[in-house]
Amino acid sequence: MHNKKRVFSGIQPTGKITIGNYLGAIKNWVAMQQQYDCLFCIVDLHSLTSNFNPQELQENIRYNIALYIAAGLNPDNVTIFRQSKVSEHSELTWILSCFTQMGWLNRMTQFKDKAGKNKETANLGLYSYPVLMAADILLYNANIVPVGEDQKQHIELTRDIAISFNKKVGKEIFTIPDAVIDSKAKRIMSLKDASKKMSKSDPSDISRINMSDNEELIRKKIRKAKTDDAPCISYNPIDRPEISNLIDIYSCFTEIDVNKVVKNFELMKNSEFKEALADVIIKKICPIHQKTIQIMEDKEYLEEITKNGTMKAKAIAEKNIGIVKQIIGIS
Ligand code: AQP
Repeated sequence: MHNKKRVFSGIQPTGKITIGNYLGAIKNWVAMQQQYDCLFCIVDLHSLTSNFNPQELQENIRYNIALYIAAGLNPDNVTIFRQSKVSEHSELTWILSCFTQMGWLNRMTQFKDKAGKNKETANLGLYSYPVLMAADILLYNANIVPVGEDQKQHIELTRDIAISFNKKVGKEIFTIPDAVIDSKAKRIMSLKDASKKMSKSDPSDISRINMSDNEELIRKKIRKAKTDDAPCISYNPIDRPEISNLIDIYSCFTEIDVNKVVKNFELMKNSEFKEALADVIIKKICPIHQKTIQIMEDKEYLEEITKNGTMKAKAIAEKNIGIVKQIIGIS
């Protein structure tokens, strides 16, 4: 057993990481790395459920690993690795899928959102995505899973699968994980449509700020971000979702409470607030992007980080899948 509580989380390399992913996930990971035994994964198997582009995928994987480090994760403290390099993730997925009720999967809102009207033509991987996610977490007996609110339902499903498995085999094989959701950055919304979350795979690039965007592009996107016609700045996510989303982003980057942000800007025009917002985003993310590029240039260093990470993850995964196989009679 490990002494420190274990944390597992990951991001799909479906595109360049957005400020939604950064504020909803990576920023919290950085804050957790001392206190917990952390595993942070590039979930490349998950990304096969959407848009197939091998060359882009390779590039995103490298960029995202480098960004984890540039954003402040210390590879000496945390395990950084690629999901596809630890084959036990796929193996456990199959086993867990035999312990997962179809009705549970039918309730998953992410599948409904992503498949939309194309449920019949959507791939099976997209449907069973949450089982792979459960395998990611349960394989390491993680206690804590830091995620944005969009993933909460998947963590609840992971708990259901673990509880049901443990009950069936009559032994506490899997640790029941808890989701940890940052209350402020739980859901950063699209800059074009505040009813949709900001997503790295949204077809519209101006709906999001990518961590790789340059200063000029960030200013342009923030200036173009949709807002209402009200002449003042106020926070009301129900009646004024667009400006409230921008206030949330400002608050997350500066750590200034939302009410204080409103007080500081209430007499200003939207355009003035937007300039100030662009400034704080640029100040935070442009240095991270520059560092990411530097790290990417050092191919040997990147390879060494992922090799070490894979080794550490694989050691835990092999041991735990062995226990699972034994209890279900296929060892
Ligand atoms: N808009 C968001 N606000 C807060 N947190 C977010 N996360 C994603 N979008 C937001 C959190 O980022 C982590 C990684 O997500 P993922 O890549 O595994 O999948 P996702 O949740 O589906 O993220 P995207 O950006 O929307 O990816 P695509 O476009 O490929 O589907 C998770 O912790 C997530 O909660």
